[in-house]
Amino acid sequence: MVQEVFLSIAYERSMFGGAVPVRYDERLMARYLITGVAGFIGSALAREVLAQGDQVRSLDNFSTGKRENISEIFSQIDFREGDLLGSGLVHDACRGVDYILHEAAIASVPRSVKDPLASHRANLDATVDLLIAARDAKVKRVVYAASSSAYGDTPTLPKHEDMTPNPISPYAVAKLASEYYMTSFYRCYGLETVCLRYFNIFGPRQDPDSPYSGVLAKFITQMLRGEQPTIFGDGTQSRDFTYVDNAVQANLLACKAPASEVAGRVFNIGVGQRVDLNETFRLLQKIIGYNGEVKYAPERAGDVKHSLAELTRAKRHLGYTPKIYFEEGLRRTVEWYRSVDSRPDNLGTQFSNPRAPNVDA
Ligand code: UD2
Repeated sequence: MVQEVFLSIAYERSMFGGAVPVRYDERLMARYLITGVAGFIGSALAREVLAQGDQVRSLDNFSTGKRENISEIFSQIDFREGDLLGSGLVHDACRGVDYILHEAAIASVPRSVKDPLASHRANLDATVDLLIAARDAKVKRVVYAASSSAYGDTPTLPKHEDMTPNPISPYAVAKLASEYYMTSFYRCYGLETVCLRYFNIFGPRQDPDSPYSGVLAKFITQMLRGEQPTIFGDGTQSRDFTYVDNAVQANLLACKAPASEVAGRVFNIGVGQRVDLNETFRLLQKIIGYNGEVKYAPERAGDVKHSLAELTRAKRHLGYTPKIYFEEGLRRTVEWYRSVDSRPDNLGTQFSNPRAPNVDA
């Protein structure tokens, strides 16, 4: 495994008057490969990995990610533009890597209902390609962005990892099948894999402007612009909305936890609280100061009714505890969208024209 030793040298006066080098810091720098680095979760991970003093290599094809999400850190990362699937990039990208954080995906239930083949390729085929490359490059561990959608409409709440999955949408099926591949690569080849079943992650930089965007990014930006948000269904559906910093924490723990505790396993990553959409809308009205109302439209095909994470396994084996709860996360996210919108050079268009010109979606 390629690891680089960085020595920081200080100089001290010796008792004989000359300067002698003193080693005051020595650490091993790990190299992380982050797929989907231009997404809001991938870019948050990259910033945190850099902050802890490690190296980031990354891949993105900008099919849903945005260049501005990585502009601040661009000079500090080894960035490679292209598809995971069939581009040949992935084998080279895995060389010399310690940990892979696999975030690249087409993360949308309705988009997968509209185009199941695109979802299958991006969310499943690309995962298998990456796993083969990781195995061949002898990567230490792969941490996978799995999805709570795997549980589908199982009636039990909270959802725990031992439940039989019941995926509804093509997206959920692809995410679940990728989990099975992760576990299979651990069992068959000894490649350490950890699946983190994300429960509706949200936060700064999440794309609000696609018809497939996550509900909170959409609602916040619509309400900040004075537009009327739409609830699909009657608004009683509930989610364990999870602020992005919690997901970042879980990924870093998943890299460091002993293999005996985590390898080949699946963990829920949520907050352990659920809130329905009507309540969410009312809370946002207060935080944003929005006077308008919400409109209602028919329920979306493939939608799950209720979702809530049981966190016992993640707490016990990963050492994970949610740090930022829903309301605080919502406030931080609103603040971020507000600050972006109010930057003088933005003229309010930052989140209405988010894409760079050479997008390959
Ligand atoms: C699923 C997964 C989530 C993640 C995500 C993909 C579940 C429970 N969660 O999220 O973990 O994998 O897919 O990133 O399966 N909605 C509106 N108005 C809008 C937009 C959405 O009412 O303008 C509703 C939507 O019908 C749904 C809820 O909001 O009932 C959440 O939708 P979402 O697209 O934000 O996320 P979801 O739950 O499909």
